[in-house]
Amino acid sequence: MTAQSSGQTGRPAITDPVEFPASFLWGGATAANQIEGAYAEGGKGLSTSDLARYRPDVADGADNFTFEVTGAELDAADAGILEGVFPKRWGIDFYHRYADDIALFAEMGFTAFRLSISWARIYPTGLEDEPNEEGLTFYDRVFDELLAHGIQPVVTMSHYEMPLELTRRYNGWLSRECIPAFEKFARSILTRYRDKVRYWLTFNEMNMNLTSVYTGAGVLLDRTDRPAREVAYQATHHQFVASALAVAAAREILPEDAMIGAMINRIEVYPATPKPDDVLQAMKEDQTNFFYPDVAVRGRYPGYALRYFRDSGLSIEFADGDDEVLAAGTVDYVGISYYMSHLTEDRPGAQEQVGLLVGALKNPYLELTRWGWPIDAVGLRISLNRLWDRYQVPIFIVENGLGAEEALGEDGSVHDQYRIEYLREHLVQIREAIADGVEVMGYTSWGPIDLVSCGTSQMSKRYGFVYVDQDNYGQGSLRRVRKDSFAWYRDVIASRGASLSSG
Ligand code: BGP
Repeated sequence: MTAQSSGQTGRPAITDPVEFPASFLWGGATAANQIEGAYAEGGKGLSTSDLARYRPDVADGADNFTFEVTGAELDAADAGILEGVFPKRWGIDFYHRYADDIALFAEMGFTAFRLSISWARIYPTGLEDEPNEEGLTFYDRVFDELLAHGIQPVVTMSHYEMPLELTRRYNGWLSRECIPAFEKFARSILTRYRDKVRYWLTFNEMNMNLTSVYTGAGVLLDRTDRPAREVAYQATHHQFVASALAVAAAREILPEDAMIGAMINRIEVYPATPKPDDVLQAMKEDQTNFFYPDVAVRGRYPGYALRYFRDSGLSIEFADGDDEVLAAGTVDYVGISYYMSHLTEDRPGAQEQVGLLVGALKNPYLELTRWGWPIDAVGLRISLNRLWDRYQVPIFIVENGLGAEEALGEDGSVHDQYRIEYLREHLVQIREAIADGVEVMGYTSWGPIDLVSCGTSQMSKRYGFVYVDQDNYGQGSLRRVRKDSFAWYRDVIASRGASLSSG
């Protein structure tokens, strides 16, 4: 298994920014806990995401992350008295409707579909010796359906969920106990799907632990005495080791041409002014984001991270042998989600705010989405160039998209011209980056079909080319309806991007 040829032995090919390469993968991206539903079917155990609540009191503001869970809530759930609305338990019923949904993706011409495997479907508590055959069979069917339509599955091993038992028993990734449990899970799915899945990612957005350590690592912050930052980095360290072990397992198990990557939520950082201290602060925040691919691609901790831990009094425990594991498990490519850029300045406490999705400073040149996320397509071109310059491994944009409130119009459709504009601008910048010489493997837009929001558990934050008739409380017919962007994306894929220039 090797990284794609980067043309490094000769002069790179200079392409005109007109078409995307023939090998470019086109599609959409999802996560098990946001689409599958069937949370208690097929032998699945409870996942951490099954406790994520939709809270109308906070979800409608900008940048509200309602997916933190406390130890008291877990106790209430165990006692069967936790009240609330839990949309990730029903998703959009992909578990039963996957064949119809995949047919819609095929109609748009997808060549790739990113999805994740629910760990608790395969190991209900994470602690069993043998995987749950019913769970394995479900994903066999999904992959077979995709392959029958010529769509390559792109599989995330862990996307914001894990068996709840690992939280209950070990407080999630704060404990090293999760490392062997994950390796066992990774080996099971790599072995089972070795002939069906060519593209793999270990963890979704490893930098999420700074924003919500329950979401990213199943940790209950009120069940530890350690400071929140230290908890986030300790959990991340364990995930780094687990990710590297999964990469080593992939090298052993998968065919030569398979690829396995690590993923971050890339947020391009700009200094608010040319003042050198602001530029330095932007550099530090950038390092906080590059930290994850620095470890995953280079196989060792960067000096700036160790210095930050020391200066901030964070004590991160390493075990003997961790350095060797990291060095041996470097990835083939970097996956990114890209939604926004961020503006920063030198001020007390600025570093501690890293990880918040939306910063305090507003960039006057950018518009915001309904949820306050700055829209910055040029920032994506900058990000791609910078990642390529730094790592010289292929980059896969595995998430990008626009969340919007939408309803079926009187003519029974959704006219989402704003989404078309958003996606067009981002794809044009990707094409520019390719023309700059960046090796981009593909693009899977977030939520090709409306799904439950990760951050707010809303159904009403819609990203899809396909509308799903369901509200925040799980009411609706679940009927699927093509939006205007459906035909637009189909034309973009069919023309390999040429239609982007023609309106
Ligand atoms: C990414 C996550 C996805 C996703 C997306 C949009 O960070 O990987 O799971 O949902 O963001 O976020 P949201 O659903 O909160 O709008």
